Amino acid sequence: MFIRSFVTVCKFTFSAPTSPCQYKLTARLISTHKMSKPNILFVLGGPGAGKGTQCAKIVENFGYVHLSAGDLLRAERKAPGSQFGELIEHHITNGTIVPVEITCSLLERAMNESEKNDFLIDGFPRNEDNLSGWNRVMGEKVNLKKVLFFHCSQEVCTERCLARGAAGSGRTDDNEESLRKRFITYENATMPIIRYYEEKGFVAQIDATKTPEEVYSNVEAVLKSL
Ligand code: UP5
Ligand code: MG
Repeated sequence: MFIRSFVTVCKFTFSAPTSPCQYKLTARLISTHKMSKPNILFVLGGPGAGKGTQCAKIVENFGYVHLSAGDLLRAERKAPGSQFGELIEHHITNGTIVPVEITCSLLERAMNESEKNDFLIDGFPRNEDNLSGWNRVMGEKVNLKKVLFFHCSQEVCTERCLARGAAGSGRTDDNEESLRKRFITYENATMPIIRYYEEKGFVAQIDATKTPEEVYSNVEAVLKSL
């Protein structure tokens, strides 16, 4: 109860910050009043591997909070007065990766705004800059439980994203050129992060080429084992 009212006071006092930096003070004040370290599952895999689809099922069945780094960046991109809009758009269209200071502060803000303690962090960390920035700022504040790695071929992933684009996703990166670039980034920058966590014993690899229901039955087994 105290936590809830303290959060409310903070939100009210520091009303409507327009950038991640302005939110830092609010986030820090709130985070010091959380009871225990938040549990984190990182969710990684290629563009279109089905990360978001499976996260929705996990939320439904296990009550996690889903934080898609891509969705948070897309929301920040269109937030009125955001100083990062153009920079984010440039990275998304080119399939390159937004500097960690922006992404990490959006994730931390979203975690602090939630009253829950179990988070799915989808599509992050994607490169060395993300990993070191996260470890520096958040490493000690959270309890990393697992990395779910959705493994799927480039052909299948590309087909899915193009179909989503054709169906009117409105995403500026659901086109062949952006997808080629997204996969180059994925292979060169994200796969080494997955291998890093694999060596540390955190990775649960899941075959993401099957139907969403079949994929989820494997996801469910992993979640139940935690
Ligand atoms: N679909 C899903 N599962 C299916 C299945 N099993 N069988 C058949 N179809 C399936 O699914 C994609 C499509 O496939 C959907 O139409 C779905 O119905 C269907 P989805 O669940 O959305 O897949 P997901 O893996 O989430 O694909 P997404 O396109 O979101 O992955 P990306 O990792 O490419 O996108 P994200 O939004 O995370 O990032 C976008 C960009 O943001 C990045 O390229 C980067 O520029 C930037 N970014 C950063 O800079 N930093 C970050 O930390 C995060 C993002
Ligand atoms: Mg997604």
